[in-house]
Amino acid sequence: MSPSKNSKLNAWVEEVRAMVQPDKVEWCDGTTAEYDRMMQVMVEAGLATKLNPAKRPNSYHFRSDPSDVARVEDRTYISTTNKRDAGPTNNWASPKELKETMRGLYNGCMKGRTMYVIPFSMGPIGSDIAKIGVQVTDSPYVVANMHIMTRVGTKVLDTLGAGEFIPCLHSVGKPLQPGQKDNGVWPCAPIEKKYIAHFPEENLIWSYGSGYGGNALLGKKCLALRIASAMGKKEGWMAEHMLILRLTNPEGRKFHIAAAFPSACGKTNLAMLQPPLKGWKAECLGDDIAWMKIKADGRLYAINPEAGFFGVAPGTSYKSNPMAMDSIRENAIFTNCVMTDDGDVWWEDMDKPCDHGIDWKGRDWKPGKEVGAHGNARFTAPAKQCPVICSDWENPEGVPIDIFVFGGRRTRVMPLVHQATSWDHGVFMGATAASEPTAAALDVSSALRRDPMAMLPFCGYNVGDYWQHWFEMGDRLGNKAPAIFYVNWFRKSDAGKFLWPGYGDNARVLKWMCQRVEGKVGARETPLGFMPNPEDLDLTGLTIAKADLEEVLRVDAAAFKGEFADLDGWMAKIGEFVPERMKKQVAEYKKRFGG
Ligand code: GTP
Ligand code: SPV
Ligand code: MN
Repeated sequence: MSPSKNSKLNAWVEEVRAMVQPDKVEWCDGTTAEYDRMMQVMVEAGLATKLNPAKRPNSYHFRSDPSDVARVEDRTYISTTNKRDAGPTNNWASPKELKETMRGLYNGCMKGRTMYVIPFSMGPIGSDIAKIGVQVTDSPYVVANMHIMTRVGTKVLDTLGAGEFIPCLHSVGKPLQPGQKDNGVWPCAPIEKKYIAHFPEENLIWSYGSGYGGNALLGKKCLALRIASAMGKKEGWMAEHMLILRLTNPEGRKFHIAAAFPSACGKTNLAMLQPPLKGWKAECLGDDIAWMKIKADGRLYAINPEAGFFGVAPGTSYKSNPMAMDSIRENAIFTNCVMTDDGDVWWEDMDKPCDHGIDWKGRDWKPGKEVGAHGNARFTAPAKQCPVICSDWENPEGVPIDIFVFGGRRTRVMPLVHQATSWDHGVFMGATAASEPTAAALDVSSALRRDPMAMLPFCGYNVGDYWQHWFEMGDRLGNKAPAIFYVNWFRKSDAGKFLWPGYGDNARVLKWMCQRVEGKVGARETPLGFMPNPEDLDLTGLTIAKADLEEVLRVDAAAFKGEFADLDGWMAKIGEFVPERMKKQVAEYKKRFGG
């Protein structure tokens, strides 16, 4: 029986049920009892292992299928009536054709399974920036993860009333024959049957064949970025792949920073950083997504639509990100890690080594040639467990953004930090951002790719229109627009060593940004924009070789000129959709480099 009186919702659930033919339907209420029941179902199916409660209370480990370990960008679609509205960076299919194909797959796909109906809110329930979605899924793993990552439950249905919701249809695409069980095998469909489809014209999401991460937790990338970015364009707000953090200086002035880095390029780490600088305090508001609206005072306010962290496990340690380590001490879900002999989880570069365990593929494992945890192994943990979560993280009003930061992972060329000289220049910096591939997507292999505003896989409409939207937001914000910076924490020496210590020490760069906003610190003008002189950075207590510091602050004009052809190629790819103001920025950029 449906607990909702929303006739549109009930009709949609019934329509889906008739198509996917589950054994039964369950409406989720978001309670702890429900969460525990999901875990019990999965432990019994051999899909989850309860971790040793003495080591990690109320936590579970999962191993996904080796083919289902990350987002699949080649199988992700923006389906609009006209191809031009999906733009040159998205896979496109016509809604009619794609729906026909997918209906064929959905037919009877939940046989032998339970169909869960998850009402969820992205953003604090009732906030005027929040949106309600309803996900239908046959995966108890998804139900449990959605409990942590979003606000799930009966209160959402009460708030929804007869109003609008975003329907999110999901199936792992593995029906069970009578008597058949999962028997420890992660259910999913082969890659060519996976579809992550978005229909922004009707705010609808259809996902089939994957049970992992952004492919399956549809509130996250599908709703909060792809659908929301298209809504934001129409309605005059922004949905961005950005962390949100508050930095308070010794005088008590608060700065709110929103930073967009591509997947696995340092958002979670920066979001939780603890400054090694006396008197400076940092608090986390979100680690992946920001929704932003201009409010009555003319400033841009951000909320984090999520309620949890779905973070990259490998590399997370008490040394690199102690606040993340504390966030995952209990009540957490782990996927594709090493299981240790004492019933805990482990991954590469965790604080202490592990000399024996079961690897992410379920095999007996010792350190050697192969890693134990998958490169995109992840933890899911409630944001409220972060010791430095900001008291305003659930404030429905959001926080006013002072600073935008773009960036990417670049071993060479790109210096540590530079500042835009104007809003339009900043939009150009974001639009031309480039990064090296990571394990967060299965099918990205080129050595370097342009990833505009870290939104390449997440922009739900034509990227040229998206850039135009950024320009127009700047016009509306005028002198209240955030200052824009670009960073690269990932420069390496010829010997392959990181030149900049990164992590907590990135606070030194953030301090320079705040002081730039206040007009309190120096900079030099370069063809890239404003950059700090070595003495403009607070390096108290840091040991860094002078030559390394000079190298990360150097603008190698010849190297940048050497990338003009790639820049032209990127603009040519966007072609007729490149806004005039972007063309002007490209021309001015080249001119500053003398050609
Ligand atoms: P998504 O969740 O995929 O969006 O990733 P993210 O942007 O939140 O990236 P995350 O903070 O999880 O970092 C990804 C990887 O980059 C981890 O292996 C980190 O250890 C590494 N990393 C993060 N910050 C730094 C840094 O300042 N310096 C260096 N060298 N590595 C970093
Ligand atoms: C990303 O890839 O940017 C993530 C992980 O945050 S996922 O939820 O799988 O998209
Ligand atoms: Mn992300």
